[in-house]
Amino acid sequence: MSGAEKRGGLSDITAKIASQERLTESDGLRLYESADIHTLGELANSVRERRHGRTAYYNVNRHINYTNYCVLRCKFCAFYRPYEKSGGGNGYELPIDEITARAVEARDRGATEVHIVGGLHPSLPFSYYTDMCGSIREVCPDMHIKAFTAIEIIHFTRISKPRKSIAEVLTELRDAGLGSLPGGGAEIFDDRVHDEAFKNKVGEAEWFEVHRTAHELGIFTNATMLYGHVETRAERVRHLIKLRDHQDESAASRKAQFNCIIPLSFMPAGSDLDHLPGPSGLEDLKTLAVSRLMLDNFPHVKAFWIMQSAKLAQVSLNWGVDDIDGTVVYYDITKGDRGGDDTHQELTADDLTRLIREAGREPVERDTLYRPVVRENNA
Ligand code: V47
Repeated sequence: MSGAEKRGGLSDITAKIASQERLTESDGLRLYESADIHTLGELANSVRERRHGRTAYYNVNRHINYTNYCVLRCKFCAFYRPYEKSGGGNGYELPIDEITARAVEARDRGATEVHIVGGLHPSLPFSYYTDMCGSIREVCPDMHIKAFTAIEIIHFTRISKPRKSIAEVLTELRDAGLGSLPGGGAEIFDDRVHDEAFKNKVGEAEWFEVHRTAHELGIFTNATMLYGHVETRAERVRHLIKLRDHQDESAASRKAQFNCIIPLSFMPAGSDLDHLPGPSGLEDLKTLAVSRLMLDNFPHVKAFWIMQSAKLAQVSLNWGVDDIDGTVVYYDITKGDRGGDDTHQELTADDLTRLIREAGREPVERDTLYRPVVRENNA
């Protein structure tokens, strides 16, 4: 097939993108299935450049995973451990002073954000989570606390006594210092996939209810899509359309909205799905590009280098992505190349800016809400 013939196959979609017309489910699928990967990359890049020019964002942050005990048993997850009251095994829960000490250390190394998530712990009270935010807020008043996926928020409504609504949980956390919600726990919004890979987890209705309530309260949130396990490409495209519909509603009538989509590349190692190969590099690039093209109302598309790898995240900066996330430092949910129990996974700000510049982009350090961070050495 000649280059012109291949491009001809996507010419109607190309015209839609040029005139900023919304893409349909079948457009999304055709982009995925097309052999013309260069046109897909160019289209995603054109939208990315229309929105952000040459800018590529990164942030200086620190992930803190407060516990790996979890009442769920999601098949894709290698992080959770069944709860053991006596400790033992390799389950853990961090005391609040340890979490606070990590936030202080992060601040001292320049972090503007802590990203805090964990398993659904069966016995920690709701006050543990408000105290966690309050304690960080007290010692690091300028640190943005991005914490707790929608799944954790639902868990908090269930463990609070008397039981609280989502709005009450979010309001109490915000009063204690919470700044925004990360996008985790969305996986794939589809009943078949839900039943096959994360059956006991709350489903799409609850995930959206948490984000809807947050947006009504003026709390910005992120969104994710976990791809490359048991779902089909059509199910991914429909997941993106559900996020797009929600964003339309938030933009029209709520005080906050989604900041970004983070397509998460499934890492099979150590999970109950480790017989699966996980997505290839090309599938990663296609998914990032299709996300950029389908989500015409999302400001940002983020490649999380921990999962897509730093090398591919760099390439994706010319395939629709405008943000390669952060310095991270420690990450427990998926393990890095070194294997074992080593959770140190870090890129320095210098590493991130080098990757970005090499890709022909202009690095801009951002805070959680995508405002440029001005430091003495970059003022
Ligand atoms: O909710 C779990 C996913 C998520 C695996 O909002 C896995 O800025 C791949 O949501 N392979 C947590 N993914 C990570 C997350 C996130 C990351 C970076 C930035 C932001 C943000 C959010 O990771 C979980 C789940 O969907 N996950 N296991 C796995 N084996």
